[in-house]
Amino acid sequence: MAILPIITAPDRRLKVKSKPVDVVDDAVRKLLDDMLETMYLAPGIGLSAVQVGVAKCLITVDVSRDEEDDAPLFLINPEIVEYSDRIETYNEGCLSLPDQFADLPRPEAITLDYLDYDGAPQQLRADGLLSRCIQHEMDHLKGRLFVDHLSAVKRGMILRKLEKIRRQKVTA
Ligand code: GNR
Ligand code: NI
Repeated sequence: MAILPIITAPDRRLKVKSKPVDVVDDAVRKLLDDMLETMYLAPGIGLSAVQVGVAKCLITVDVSRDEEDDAPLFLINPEIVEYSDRIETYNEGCLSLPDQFADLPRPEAITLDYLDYDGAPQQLRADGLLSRCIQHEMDHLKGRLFVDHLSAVKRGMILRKLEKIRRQKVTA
């Protein structure tokens, strides 16, 4: 397994639309394994392949807070087929927007179709943090970050902050 560098905003690669995977082969599983290890180390509860520079519809998730009881979920070519009418607001963060958070409303529950680690079709109903995380990751696959749901003013504040931090790192 390997730790992969996570791309942080602003970066054009985060705006690329990911392509569905044709075949779930060992190369895909190797990337998923590396993504999971990268996600755990970060640490994060979800990671999309585009955040490590691979624009393919691949996601790892683990919202369990117990290290003893890892519950990794691998989602390949996910499609949300149902959203709940109920909307919930949650303070969202992103590994590609380090240390930035914003309250964001999203449907509370979803139903999704996807392929699992073995390439078998699955359906999952998710609510709570799992639903939140999967919707966040699926935004990444469409080239969207959580700041794209905010007003231009709030988005600008966060992105300018990150640009400033980057400039400080470059010139340090
Ligand atoms: O680790 C993460 N935490 C988180 C918290 C609230 C809503 C979404 C997330 S996903 C984020 C990891 C990440 O950036 N995945 O793309
Ligand atoms: Ni993210």
